Amino acid sequence: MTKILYFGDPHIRGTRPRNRLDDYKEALKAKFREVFALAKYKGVDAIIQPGDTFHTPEVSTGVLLEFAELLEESPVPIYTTAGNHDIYGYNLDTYNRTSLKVLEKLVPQLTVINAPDKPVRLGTSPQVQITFTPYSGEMDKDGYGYSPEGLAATWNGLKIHVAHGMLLDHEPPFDKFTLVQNVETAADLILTGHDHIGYGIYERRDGKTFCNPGSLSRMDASQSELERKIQVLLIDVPAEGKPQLELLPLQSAKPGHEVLDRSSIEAENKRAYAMEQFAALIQSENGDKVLVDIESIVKAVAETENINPAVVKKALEKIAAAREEVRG
Ligand SMILES: [Mn+2]
Repeated sequence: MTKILYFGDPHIRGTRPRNRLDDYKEALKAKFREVFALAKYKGVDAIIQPGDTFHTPEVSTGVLLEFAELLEESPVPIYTTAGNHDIYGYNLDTYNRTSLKVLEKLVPQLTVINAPDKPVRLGTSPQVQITFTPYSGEMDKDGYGYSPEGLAATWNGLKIHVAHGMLLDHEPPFDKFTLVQNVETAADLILTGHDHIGYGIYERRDGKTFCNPGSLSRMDASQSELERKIQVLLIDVPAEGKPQLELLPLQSAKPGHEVLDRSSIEAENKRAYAMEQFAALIQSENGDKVLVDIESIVKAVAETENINPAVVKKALEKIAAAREEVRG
């Protein structure tokens, strides 16, 4: 029997996200410790994770050392790959000068695998293969990212593939994503991150299984972040038959409304609404372009709002004067 523990993007950072009410870093450390305790209690062979280990490609030395010491508490090996937040400009070539690279050097348990043809095989009867696709510009282009490659694609045992890509079970309002329904893969179990909300466990009719349990962290106060549970996935691969999957909520993660501040989100919504009203005002007559220079904006607003030309003239003079002052 082989067992594995999986969780989504942890986003290690020293600073507190704008909408968090608590100490983000300490909350995250508590979650890691609970994951390690679970790993020990459940007797897992490894912990795997889809990337965005760090929130930024480089964190302060203090934060790096703090989390290096924390990860050294792991009772089992940890395998991960580079997420878009771990590298510079979505460029995998920059991996060698990131905090994740340093973390890999500092923590004996940690291995970062950045190629889908480099498998890790672990466990005994049965052995399980794990492959990883890191984030890159290719991710989600024509469904790319969700399959092991090379010899790893034809291996005989259970194939788990981990990807830092936007795999979803529904159409989002943006264009770079792949639908679970359409994925072509040589893997049996596909684990994804990147999308922090997650779609849970998705069993496809052809027998392939997909899971994104959601990020380990909550960084914004959206409704879905407020409501979701912070959870990890326990994968239990028996000697015969299909792997058993179980989502386990973390006890150390407080309910969303205790750690997230909604008020700044509501203020942000109001601001966005006001911006929209303003944008409508500064659009040209037929709405095809937005005016960008301040003079045209003032004139257009004045025209729409029927403002006295003398006031407009005065306003433009004041703007010109203010500009000179800025230059000085
Ligand atoms: Mn992420």
